[in-house]
Amino acid sequence: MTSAFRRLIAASMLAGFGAWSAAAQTAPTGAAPAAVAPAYTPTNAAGQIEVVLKDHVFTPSQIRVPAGKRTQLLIKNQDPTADEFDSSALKVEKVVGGNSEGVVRLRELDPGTYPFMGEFNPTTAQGVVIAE
Ligand SMILES: [Cu+2]
Repeated sequence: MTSAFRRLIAASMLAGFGAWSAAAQTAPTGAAPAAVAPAYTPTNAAGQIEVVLKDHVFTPSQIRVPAGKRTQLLIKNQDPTADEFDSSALKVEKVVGGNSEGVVRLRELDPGTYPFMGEFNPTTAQGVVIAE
């Protein structure tokens, strides 16, 4: 079992418990609880996943996207120096200047884990895109 799957189960249990607590305080409606959707990384109003690069570290470093859907990352480089969002698995390379932003477009991904790095600071600037 992957740790991601374990987290999903934990999240499901928490959601279930929350629903139970709420039900205890309000009149039951008899409606079935909503299915728990996978915990995709939230997007901004433009539908982009914002990823901050600071002190040569990506936050979040684990990015969860729906498989089979195009997505965009907005890389917000808060370091004074440029870095390159680089991933051979994702087939993308994008230089983002210091104190600048850049958009990385992701193709439709098969379910899986796709590592990326900041090529100019590869020992600290690392992350993964998880498509599920
Ligand atoms: Cu490169």
